Amino acid sequence: MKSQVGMKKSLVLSLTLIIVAIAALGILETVSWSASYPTSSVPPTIIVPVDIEPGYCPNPLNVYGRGDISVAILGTEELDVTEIARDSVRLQELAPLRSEIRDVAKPFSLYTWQVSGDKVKEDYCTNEGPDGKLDLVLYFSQEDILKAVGSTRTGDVLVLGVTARHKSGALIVGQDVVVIKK
Ligand SMILES: [Ca+2]
Ligand SMILES: [Ca+2]
Repeated sequence: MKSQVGMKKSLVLSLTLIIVAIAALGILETVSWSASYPTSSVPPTIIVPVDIEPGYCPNPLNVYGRGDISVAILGTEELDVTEIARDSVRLQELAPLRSEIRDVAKPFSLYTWQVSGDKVKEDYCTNEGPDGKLDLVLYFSQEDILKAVGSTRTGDVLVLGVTARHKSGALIVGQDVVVIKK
């Protein structure tokens, strides 16, 4: 009788352990699911005007270029560029060498954002100067940009992308066009 009671007890104990284990797995699964899919923390995205080589259009990228190239995120009625976290800015995933706040250009009326591939023309840009709104001007190594874009031919028209973080937490994205020159 004693051993039967013992068996019953150990059976109950085993079942309890299995139930606890299943419950724990269920909790873990819930935790990992909610960690993988954070529905409330997806940041909003702000599309901004970008001007590579302000004052110039088309924007040349010289294959033998060794100097720096300037890339401006242009201020607008909606965008105060001082609200951009400067250390977060990347051009084709490259960090800028230095940056400054200065009014250098007016946004191009037709963003290249909506076009891609063969539809992008080298003159989808503007050479218009200051417009009274401050811009964030960033300097990048031309040599590093060329390495980042890979192999090119003279006359190739490329769209380069800029990303950054707004101090509100929003993701900033923009782009401009360059033409490969020798
Ligand atoms: Ca330009
Ligand atoms: Ca401006």
